[in-house]
Amino acid sequence: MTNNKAVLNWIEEMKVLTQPDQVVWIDGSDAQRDALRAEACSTGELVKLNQDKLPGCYLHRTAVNDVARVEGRTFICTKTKEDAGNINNWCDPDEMKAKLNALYEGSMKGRTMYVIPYSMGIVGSDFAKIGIELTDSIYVVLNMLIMTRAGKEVIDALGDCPEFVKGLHARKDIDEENRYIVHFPEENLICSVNSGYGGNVLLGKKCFALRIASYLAHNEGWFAEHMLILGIEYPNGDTKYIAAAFPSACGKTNLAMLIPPELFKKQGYKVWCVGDDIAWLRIGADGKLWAVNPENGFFGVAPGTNVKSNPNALATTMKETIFTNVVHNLDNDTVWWEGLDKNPPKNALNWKGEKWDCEDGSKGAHPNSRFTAMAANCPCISKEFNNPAGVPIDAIVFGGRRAKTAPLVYQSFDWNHGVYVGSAMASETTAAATGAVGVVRRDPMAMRPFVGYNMGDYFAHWLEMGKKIPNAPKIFNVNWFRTNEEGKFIWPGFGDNMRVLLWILDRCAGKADAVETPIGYVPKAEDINIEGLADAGITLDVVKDLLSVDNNLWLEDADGVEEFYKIVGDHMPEELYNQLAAFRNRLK
Ligand code: OXD
Ligand code: MN
Repeated sequence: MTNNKAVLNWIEEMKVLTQPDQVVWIDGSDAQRDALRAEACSTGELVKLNQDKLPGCYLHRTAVNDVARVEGRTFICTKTKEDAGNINNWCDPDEMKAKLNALYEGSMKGRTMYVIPYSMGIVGSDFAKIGIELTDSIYVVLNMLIMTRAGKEVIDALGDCPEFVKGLHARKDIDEENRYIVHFPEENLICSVNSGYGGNVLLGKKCFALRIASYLAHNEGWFAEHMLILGIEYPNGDTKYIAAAFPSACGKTNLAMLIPPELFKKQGYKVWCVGDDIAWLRIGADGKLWAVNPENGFFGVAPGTNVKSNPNALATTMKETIFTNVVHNLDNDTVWWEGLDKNPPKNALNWKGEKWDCEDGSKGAHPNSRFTAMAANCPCISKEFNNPAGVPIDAIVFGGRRAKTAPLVYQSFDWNHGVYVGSAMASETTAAATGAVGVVRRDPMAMRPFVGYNMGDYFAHWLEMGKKIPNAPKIFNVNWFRTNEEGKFIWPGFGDNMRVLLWILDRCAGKADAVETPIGYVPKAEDINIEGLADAGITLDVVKDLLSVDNNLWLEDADGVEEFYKIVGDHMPEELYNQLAAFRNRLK
């Protein structure tokens, strides 16, 4: 498929190492994809679902010990430990390669090595970067064909260029003790072994588009972020774009595909999804920050997805989708998961493939079960999704799950303060049953597991970029998860989050007022439109409560931020320590 020497030499080397029986290039054709689907069904790797109800849809089960990303076994192997920083696992690159080579050696004997040329971003566009993944898993190939733009046009676009991101994945024995997800950012290289779970093996996603890309972005002057991108279309036809970072399991896919409340729909408001997980952002000729979603599909969490929480995601999964670790309804060959509806199938297999009795109290689907679905099948996909220039970002929104501390929304005073707000991000695990306050995990910019270099340098990069963006987005923080005394969420969330996003965009347009507090600018309660929310218990007083700032809680939180900064260590920019000190002063 190519004469590219760098590509061919590397594949040859990996062939000698892993010793596959054959090598098959993925060309991106429907015929090849269909043949691979059929082969995977014949071996049980995939189960064909009801093609009338779910055309092009398949089910896959991972090994029971292989159901999530493994942060403890994820490494950034830069030449020096300092360059990887204290937040990442590090190992000397030569030492790690020796370990990996021993695992890879002969690992594809009796198997096929698939060569997947793929592009993160529109093939050939300024934003896009090319990767090649070698894998011995058809599941990986079929997922990559959904999640990325892959095939012959990508290898053609690469031409003779030696610059591409190498990714080697071998399923091996799915042995947890020898599972490794390793990045060599200085060599554009990713190695994954002993896993078959998406986040560990779809190397274009977290490994390339966040870890390797954040390293490249630092060197090249752009951002690779764990952010959704959405557009809000106003009744006059204008569309404004927001990029938002939330830790995993805070509802990013739901927000990205939000359905406006009836009141706004009637007025002509619409919400368009550009991306649900990753944004690459560059400074445009107009001095604004422009964003693309480098992916081509969604790898969404299934449980909790339903007609109310996210009808758009649900509709997206109705065709050409791979479901992983959900319930298999044997009566009609469809799928089910907790939170889909109140009718769990009676004749079904659970995510492990065992006969499942929905009344025995066990979970049918794994809590991290997934759908891999094409962005093109999403009813609210933005018409700019395939625009190589991306979309201009007016607001960056950070958020997390905070039972008490953070108000519904606030705006940072300026860019550097916004970087502080992002660096101080945290999310809580709730312990509703006992009413105990959750455990706080610091997750700056929602990038804790995904920064491919020293976290201190990452913060410095954010500060530096601020000086270079003439028309920088405004930076906000939201919290949909404040709870009352009974531990119940106060804000209705989901589509009603649009009310908060509209205040954010009004602020960006200079149309809304705000109250200055020690943490930043907080809305005047009457500026959050709550028309139609009386039934949900939302009154002006409740909004006032949702917007209240408790200085003591924030002072405690500041201690947590300082602790985290100390762990980040020497590379922590002084400016953020200054921001922290100024914050404490404002609170006292
Ligand atoms: C995540 C994901 O874990 O998107 O953040 O899968
Ligand atoms: Mn994510």
